[in-house]
Amino acid sequence: MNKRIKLAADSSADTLFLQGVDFSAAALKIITAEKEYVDDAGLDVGEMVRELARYNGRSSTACPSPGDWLTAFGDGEEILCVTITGNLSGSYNAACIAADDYLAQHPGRRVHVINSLSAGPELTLLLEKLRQLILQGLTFEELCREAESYLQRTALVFMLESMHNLAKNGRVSPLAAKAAGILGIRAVGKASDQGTLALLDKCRGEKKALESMLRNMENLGYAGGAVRISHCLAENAAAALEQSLLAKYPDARVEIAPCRGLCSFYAEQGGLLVGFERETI
Ligand code: X90
Repeated sequence: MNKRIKLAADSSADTLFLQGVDFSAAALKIITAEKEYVDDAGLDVGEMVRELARYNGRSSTACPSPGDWLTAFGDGEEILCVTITGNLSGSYNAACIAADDYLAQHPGRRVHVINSLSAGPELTLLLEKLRQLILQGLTFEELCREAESYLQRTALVFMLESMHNLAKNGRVSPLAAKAAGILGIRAVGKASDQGTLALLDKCRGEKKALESMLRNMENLGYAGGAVRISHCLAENAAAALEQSLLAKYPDARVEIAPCRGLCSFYAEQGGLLVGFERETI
C-alpha cells in the first residue's frame, strides 16, 4: 500500500473502504430531537430510514468539523480530500480549515481539497478512479490534476419521490420540492455546474422517470462509460435502470449500491442517484 498518499472523503461519497489504498472517511451526522446518527461504518442505514419514516419531528444534518477532518487526514504525507458540494454543505469549508491547520502543524506535507460540486455516486466514481491511479503509481501533482479533469468528465442525475428533507433543510426551494411531494410524481434532476440541485423533469410513474433519467444522461454526454447507481431502498428501480442502460450500451460498466446515511436522508425512500462518465466535446 502506498502510505505516502492518503485519500479522504466525507460520508456523502457512500464509501467506507477502498481496497489497497490508504483511505479514511469523515462522517456527516443526521440529527433528530431523539437521536444522532453518525454516518460511519457502524450505521445501520435501513434501520435509520425506517426510524426516520416513523418520526415526525424536526431533523437535520451536520457536516464534519475541521477536527473530524484532521482525524481523517491521520498522519498522511500527501492528502487528497474530496467533499460534497460546498454550495449545499459546510463540509468543503471545514476541510479547507483542517488543511490549513494540518499544513501549519506539518510543514512540508501537502493537502489538496476538492469541492466535488456533487454528492453520492459521482464522488464514488472519483474515489475509484483515484484508487486506480494511486495503484498505477501517479505522483501527487498528477493525481490532483487527474482528479479535477475526471470531475469534468462525470456528472450526476437523480430521481426523487420526495424532496421533503431537502426543502425542510433549505437545500432546495419549497416550490421546487412541491412536485416531488405529490403521490406518484418523481422529480428528475441533476447536479448543476454550481453544485446545486437543478430540476430537469417531473414524471408520473417510475417507468417514465427512468426513461427521463437515461435521456438526460445522454443529453449530458453519456455514451457507454462507467455508471454508479446509489439507491435508497429502491433496488428494483436501480436494477431497471441498469437493464435499460445495458440494453443500449452492452459494454457499460454499471454498479449498484445502497446509499449510506447522508444520501439516504436527503434522497429519501425511493430515491436514485446516478453518477456517470460522459464524453466531452
Ligand atoms: O452539511 C450538511 O449538513 C450536509 C448537507 C447536504 C445537502 C445536500 C445533500 C444531497 C444528497 C440528493 C440528491 C442529489 C443532489 C446533488 C446536488 C449537487 C443527495
